[in-house]
Amino acid sequence: MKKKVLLVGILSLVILVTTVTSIQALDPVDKYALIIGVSDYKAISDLSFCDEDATDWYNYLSPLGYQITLLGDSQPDNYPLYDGVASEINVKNAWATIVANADENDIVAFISSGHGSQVNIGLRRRRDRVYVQVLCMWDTSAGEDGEDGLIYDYELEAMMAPSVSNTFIFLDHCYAGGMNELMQNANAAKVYLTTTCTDDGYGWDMTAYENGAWTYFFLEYTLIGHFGGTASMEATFDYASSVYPFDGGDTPQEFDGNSGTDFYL
Ligand SMILES: [Ca+2]
Ligand SMILES: [Ca+2]
Ligand SMILES: [Ca+2]
Ligand SMILES: [Ca+2]
Repeated sequence: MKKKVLLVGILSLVILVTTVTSIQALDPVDKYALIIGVSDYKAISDLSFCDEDATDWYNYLSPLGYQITLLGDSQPDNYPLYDGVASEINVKNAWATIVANADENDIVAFISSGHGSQVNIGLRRRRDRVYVQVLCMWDTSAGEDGEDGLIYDYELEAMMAPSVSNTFIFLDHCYAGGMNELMQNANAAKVYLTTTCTDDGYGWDMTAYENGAWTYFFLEYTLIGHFGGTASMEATFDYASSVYPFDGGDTPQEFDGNSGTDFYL
């Protein structure tokens, strides 16, 4: 009799260990990124280095195991991976797919370089003006599939709302500091957002580095160059913003939904 009891004990221990292992195997930390970089716009003026920004993010995230969707402009050869033009509808659909696939312990990244603007939704008189901010997608001013090519701040807020994952957002667009309405979402504690400027400033293309300025200083100069590729976003922000060459409205911004936890890619 004693032997049998002992056998059952060993058996249940084996089952317990197997169960713990299967749970871990069933829920890995998956990583997904949507990378957007538009230099050659369909209808509005072009930029120079947004495809390089997208390329640099791809080259950094790919070895970290990210499953990447890369949306660009009409020159596929300028990208290491090309999943189509970054029209507003393509961006929304690609992000919705990522959010639908990612779970609570996964990391999702929304990284975008391109034009940004502000739009007056108030009256014309100066004192009656009310500005909202927008990210200009490839089809700005020539929208496709019923979209206008502009991702308004409230549209980005709605796009981010369904995410249950740890969510990193990097915006190298003018006025991008005004895209922060998404920090009012219920999931904001899982979100880390950084932008190249305030809600009333510019992001800069820098010919010397062939990048958008914030992409260069955040990713290339600081995260890779200074920290060797491994650092929290908070530490990266602190160092990168301390050496950043623009100030005033053009000062990089950080919106950290959880100041008690560091965000790692
Ligand atoms: Ca998971
Ligand atoms: Ca829109
Ligand atoms: Ca805003
Ligand atoms: Ca944090």
